[in-house]
Amino acid sequence: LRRGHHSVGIIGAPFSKGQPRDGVERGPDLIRAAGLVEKLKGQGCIVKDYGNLIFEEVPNDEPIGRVKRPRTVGRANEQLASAVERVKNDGHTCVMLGGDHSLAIGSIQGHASSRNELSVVWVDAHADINTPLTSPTGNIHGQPMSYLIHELHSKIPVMPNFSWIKPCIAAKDIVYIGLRDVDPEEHYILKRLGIKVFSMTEVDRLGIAKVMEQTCDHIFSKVKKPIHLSYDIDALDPSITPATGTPVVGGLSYREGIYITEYICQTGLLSAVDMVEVNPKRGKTEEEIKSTVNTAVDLLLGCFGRVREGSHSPDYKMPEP
Ligand code: 5AB
Ligand code: MN
Ligand code: MN
Ligand code: MN
Repeated sequence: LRRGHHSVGIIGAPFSKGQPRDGVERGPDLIRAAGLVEKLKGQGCIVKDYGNLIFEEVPNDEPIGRVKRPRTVGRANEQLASAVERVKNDGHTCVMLGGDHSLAIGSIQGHASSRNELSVVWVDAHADINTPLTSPTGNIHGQPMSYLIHELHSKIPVMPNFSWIKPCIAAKDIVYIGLRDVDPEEHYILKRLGIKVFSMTEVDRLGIAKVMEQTCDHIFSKVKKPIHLSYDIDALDPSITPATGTPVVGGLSYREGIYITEYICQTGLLSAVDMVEVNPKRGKTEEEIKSTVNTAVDLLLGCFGRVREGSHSPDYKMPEP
């Protein structure tokens, strides 16, 4: 798809209860304040901002086993899923601004409800594939994938406010990029399910260009399904995006991060994007916050046609002297 052909629907999800640190609920408003909508329009996109979701308080949300705030997270994601489904049925590419990464449950589920099958490209330092029973922390932002994958369905215990979730992703339709902090139980699951992973080691070995070629070879091996890009800002190196809850050294460079978005954009199959885990309260200075938020905006611009070589509209006429 070329300049001007993208129609983008934005949903803000100011939600932080999938993890223990506050601040991440301010992500949507900060990303907007950095000019996301204006910049997308400036590069020829049609943009509809659906505003922020308003999440309900769920009282007496006691942990279940190790899992923290299950009822709150389950209900918030149910709301998000119907919002995403609506944006998709309105015909837009959906942009979900988080919030923490537990929101991928609702975002992917809602996306899947409007489409037959999806492929998922998950860009993150972490695999976020712990089940409620393997999770070392009980934080649901480290678990979203486990609820969505068909092959893990039998490993997921029943939890209140989670019964609306229907596994909707096949293990073979998932690609991870940027991993460098994977729990042993998660590593077992990734290997056991044969999920395609480009950890930072593969990024170093192959370079990001080959990683993206092979990512698309993998997800397009049979039919071309719509792509759900779930982008955790902690995939990038903390020297660029420090304002996030679980930073890990040795991440993607700014250029590698942007290259991923440019490449996915030019497939023409990008159907929904999550931009999550921007947490201003984790920035030590105003500069750190700005760098994190502006990078999130640049990644989203890359998803919708911005290319670094520059561009011009097809009807541009040079001024005559
Ligand atoms: B994020 C950890 N694996 O399960 C867990 O930031 C970290 O959405 C999860 O990628 C990080 O709690 C979640 C230790
Ligand atoms: Mn992460
Ligand atoms: Mn994540
Ligand atoms: Mn994180």
